[in-house]
Amino acid sequence: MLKKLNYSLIVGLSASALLLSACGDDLGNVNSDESTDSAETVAAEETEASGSSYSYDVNPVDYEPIEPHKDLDQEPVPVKMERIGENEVNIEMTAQITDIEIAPGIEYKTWNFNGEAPGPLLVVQEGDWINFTLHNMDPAIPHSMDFHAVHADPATQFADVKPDESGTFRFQAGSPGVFMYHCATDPVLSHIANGMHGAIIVMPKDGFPTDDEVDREFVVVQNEWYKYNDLENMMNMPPRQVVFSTKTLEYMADDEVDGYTFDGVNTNGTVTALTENDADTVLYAKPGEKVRMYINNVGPNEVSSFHVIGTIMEDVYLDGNPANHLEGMQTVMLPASGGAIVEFTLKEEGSYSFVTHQFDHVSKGAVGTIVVNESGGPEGGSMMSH
Ligand SMILES: [Cu+2]
Repeated sequence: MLKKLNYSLIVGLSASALLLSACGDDLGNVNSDESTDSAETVAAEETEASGSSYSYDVNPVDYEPIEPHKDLDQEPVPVKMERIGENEVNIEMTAQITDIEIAPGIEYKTWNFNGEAPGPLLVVQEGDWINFTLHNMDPAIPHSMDFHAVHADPATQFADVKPDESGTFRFQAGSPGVFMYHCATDPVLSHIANGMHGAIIVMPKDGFPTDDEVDREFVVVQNEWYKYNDLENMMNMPPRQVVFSTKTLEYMADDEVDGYTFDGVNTNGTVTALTENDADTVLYAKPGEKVRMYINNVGPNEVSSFHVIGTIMEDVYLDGNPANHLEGMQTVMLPASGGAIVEFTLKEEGSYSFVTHQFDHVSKGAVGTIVVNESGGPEGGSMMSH
């Protein structure tokens, strides 16, 4: 059985490297003055300081949507998930075009699922059959869905859905884990890098051996951003931003047949979402609590060397499968598309940053923070449980 935890705030990993780059050695304390710097200014300072020959060009004017997307900014459409049987769920998603501010002052006209990038978190149970429908709201380009959580014939089950059409597919989530999903339409790199990615968690039938020890759960996703819709840049250049985001974790437990809706805190993959600059989305815990994070690196190109500063991961389940149990890890390698569940205890009050320990990526945004205090929430108040 799954253990229902009180805290179901999920966080996607969208960190603020740009901001951090200005203060170098002080990951946990980004002050608000720095957050008001323009991204261009900070980026210029960083390039100068590092002496890098690579121009860290984040100028938002080099932004050229294809003609049919130019005036498009489609409102996010909530994902629909409904349990219709003990081992059967319906999931409806959209492929759409939505503006997202990925860094201060930098709007990116994302290709995405349901208006979020990374897309909404999906949670099902091991053994569930998924009746999946994709509504393609993009007037110009076909899109598709490749779930890493299923066995399927890619040609027919991950097939393209034409503009303004819908497609329905059915497959079983037979293995537990923290899986990536993404659009698989050619050229795949463009579709993923423009924002068509996300995570699906398949909860194990028999739970995890450490379920009873865990006090809080978060979800964190890592992704990269490149020059807007520029395949050459995506192929040949390092990412401009590497970010974390968080998503609300809601279970569809096997005794629930009403389904659920996503009404919790979700962030997009931006350089500021999980820093202490944002009291609404930074993560909180109490001293001594054991924290579980469901993490996935949706790439598209880079690996993640996931590390939490100031603790050791007592228990790790590679790809989120209880069979892949490791102990005492300092850093967990996530290949592009790879996932894990990591559990650790934060023993003392303080600000604990989590990063990919590839520090060029930290300087581009890949850092988030867990604030540990007696209230387990913003000072003077406590986080709600739901
Ligand atoms: Cu696509």
